[in-house]
Parts: sequence; C-alpha cells; structure tokens
Amino acid sequence: MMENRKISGFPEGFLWGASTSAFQVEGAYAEDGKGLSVADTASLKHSDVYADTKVAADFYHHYREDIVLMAELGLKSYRFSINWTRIYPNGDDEQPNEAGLRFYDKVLDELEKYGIEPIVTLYHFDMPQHLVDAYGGWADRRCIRDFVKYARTCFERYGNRVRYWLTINEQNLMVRKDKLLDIREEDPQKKEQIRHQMNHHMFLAGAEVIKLCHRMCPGAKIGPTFAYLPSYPATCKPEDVLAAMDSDNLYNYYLTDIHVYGKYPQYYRNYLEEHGWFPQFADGDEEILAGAKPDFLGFNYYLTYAAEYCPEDVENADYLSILNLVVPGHFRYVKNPYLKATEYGWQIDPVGFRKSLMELYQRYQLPVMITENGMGTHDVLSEDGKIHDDYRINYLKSHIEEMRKAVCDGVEVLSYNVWAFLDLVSSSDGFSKRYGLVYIDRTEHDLKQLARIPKDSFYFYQKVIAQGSADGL
Ligand code: BGP
Repeated sequence: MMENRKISGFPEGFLWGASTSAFQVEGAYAEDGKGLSVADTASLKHSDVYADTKVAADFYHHYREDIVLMAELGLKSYRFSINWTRIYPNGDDEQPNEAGLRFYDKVLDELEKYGIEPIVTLYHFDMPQHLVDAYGGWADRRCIRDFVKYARTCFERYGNRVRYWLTINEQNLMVRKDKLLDIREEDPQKKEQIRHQMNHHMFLAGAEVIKLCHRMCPGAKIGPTFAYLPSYPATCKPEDVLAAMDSDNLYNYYLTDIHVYGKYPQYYRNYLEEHGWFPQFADGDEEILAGAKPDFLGFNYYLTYAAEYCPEDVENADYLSILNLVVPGHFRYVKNPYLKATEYGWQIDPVGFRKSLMELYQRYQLPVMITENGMGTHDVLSEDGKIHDDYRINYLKSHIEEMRKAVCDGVEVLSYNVWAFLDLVSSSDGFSKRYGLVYIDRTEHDLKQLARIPKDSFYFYQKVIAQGSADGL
C-alpha cells in the first residue's frame, strides 16, 4: 500500500470534534413550547421496545455539565443540530418560539466560554410533524418556504457566532427511509415518485439556504452533509467494477454532484427517467440549483460495502444495505470477506475511509468535513465503574491514522467529529447501541440518574487532541 512519508499531517487549528443531533440527545421533547417532529412520532411508536426521544440523554437539562466535559476532553469543535420544532413548533408558525431560540443561545454561550467551535446542523431528521400532516412534508413545495424561513431565523439569531453551518444531514439516507420523512403512500410506484419529488424539494431548499447564508452571514461557511457509503467491486470482473461504480453514483455521488455542479447528472436523470421517477421541475428550479455553491462537503463515514452485478431478472433483490437500495440490472451487495464487522454487521474499514477522503476531494476539490465517524456497540459498565471500550479506541485510532494519510496526500479536511460525544438514542436501535465517548447511565427504559461517565475512549481521544494525532497511542 502506498504510504506517505510525511508524518505530521494535521494542520494547526484542525478542529478535533465530536457530534450529536438534537432529537437523539436533548429529551425535553415537549418542553418550552417545542412541537412534535417526525423523529419524535417515529420513536414514540416503539417506546415499548426502545428508549424514545422524551428524555434521551437529557442534554436539554444537562448541557452545562456536558459542555464542561467537552472542555475537559479538549474538544475544538462540537457539531450539534438545532431542533427545528423548538424554533417553529409547527413548522409554519408566524413567529418563532423564543424559549426554543434561547436554549441554543445558552448552548452557544457555554461553548464560547470554553473556546469550542460550534458546527451547527439545521436539519437532522426532525422535520415538524405538523408539516407532514398539513401538506405531506417535503412532498410539497411549501416545505421549501418553511425550511428557508426557519433557516433565516437561525442565521438572524446565531449568525454572528456560528462560523460553520450544515444544511441537511444525510438527505441521501433520509430519502430512502420512509419513517424519516413519514412517507405513507403504499402504492410502490407512487411511493417512489413521491420519494424523488421530496428529494428534489430538499435539493432546492438546501440550495436556497446556502445562498441565504452567504448573503446573511458572509463570514460563515456552509455545506451539506451526507451518508458516504462507498462500495468496492466484489471481484475484478468488469461487470462488478461497474456495479460498484453504479452503487457509488446512486448512493453518494448523485447527491454531491447536484450540490457542487448545480444540476442533475446524466446518469441520475437516466436512472430516474427509466423508472418514471423523474421529479417535476417548476420554472426557475434549474437556476436555483445552479446558483448555490457549498463551501465544503460534510460526510458521515461508518462502513463500506462490496457490490456485484445484479441480474435484471433477479427474484428477491436482498436489501443488505442501510439505504434499502438494490438495483436489478446494476448492483447488489455481498459480504466483504476481508473486513470485520461490528456486532450490528457494519463492516469496519479504515482504509476505505482514506480512499473516500481521496475520492471526494479529487472529484470536487472542495474542503471536506467529517461530521460523524464512530462505532455503535453494547458497552458494559464494569464493576470498577468504568467502560473499557478498547474496540472503540481501535476503531477511532485506525480511522484517525488513515485520515492523517489522506491529509498528508493533500486532502483539505476542516474537522473530524466523532459520533458521538455521549451515548444517545440511536436512529435505528434505541439506547443499547452506544456510540458515545461518554457513557450515559440509563437503560432503554430505566432512566436511573442519567450519570455521565467518560469511557476509556474519552481519555484516548483526549490524548489525540492534546498531541494533534494518534501517533504512538
Ligand atoms: C447517521 C445519523 C446519526 C446516527 C448514526 C448512527 O446515519 O446521522 O443520526 O444515528 O448514523 O446510526 P444508528 O443510530 O442507526 O446506528
């Protein structure tokens, strides 16, 4: 494997960070005027099995002590999201909810106190439920107007103190998961048409918000962040190589191509048109897409896939992937025999991380920001009162090391944010699937004292931040 001899890697001022999202940590799901989001309603449906968003890690009431812990860890950045329904409880309210706005003022005050750079996501899976009930959410163009209004309020209020904004978290994943957008249509063809119309509206909304941010907050940088799920060819058979390329295009690059080049790439148009899913464009949509340019690309990285050619006439196209996407005539997924997986089956691939960084940077020549990277497991509180998560240390260490190599090879990385700063409600598997550097002492249904206990990985990452690399750790 090609190694870069330069050792140093990370530049001065590199933002070593950690990440969370509002509905997964805050709790206080109906407090101080907050409305219900689709993330709340989806989680409340499974309250009997999993922890829901009602309390979560109760960051809403613990943010001060949590930020003290962030300072102890030495974090340079904290990537978090604003809960849309704290600001506009119904999504289409005339006036924003002052109590909701005040909460994030206080969070920003605390971060400022310790010199931690906020990286703020505007929309992380939590669209107001009311907008879905009123007009179908992203299926309707009015949603663009309501999202832009919400973003404007955030820029007005926090624009003078936030330098990094993220528009939409993982649009490419969200659009494939019915529950994240509350898609209720049952007819398969209509459902796909709705899905792609929603995607189109999100692209427009993202573009409008980028332009707005550039106008209102000239000193700030803004970009989207997506779920980067790259594929290797299962073999060197040309059809498999093409399958991996198709998968990369239809999972990842269609999204970044639209963001960066401002138009639907031909391969994506063909795919949508062949299936009768091409969305309706209104007059001016092309100009909206073409008129916005992100300052950087954010991405979340956890795993890679291996793709092989999938025959057109395959009977049951197995959904082995997170995005529930297999395209007969193009690709499907197989297990990669060279990689180990987490207990949740997520294939661990630090070298793939390096490759992803290189590919993204070479394709777009834009700075990148890693907004999530981490490992979800059933951590156990040991008898000595600690959490010995060596597996997470290994995961982080190997990914940081591969990121360093990519940086040495010229990739401009703005920030690396571990998912997650603390244990939180997983978007798919409740509280038992833990990602945090800080353990939250609660179970799915027993809140206990919600004590905060730094894990061994916390102390490992503390050293990484202090010395600016994982070398020798
Ligand atoms: C990303 C999301 C996060 C987070 C993470 C881990 O897709 O942006 O919100 O949940 O993945 O996923 P999960 O919680 O499903 O294990």
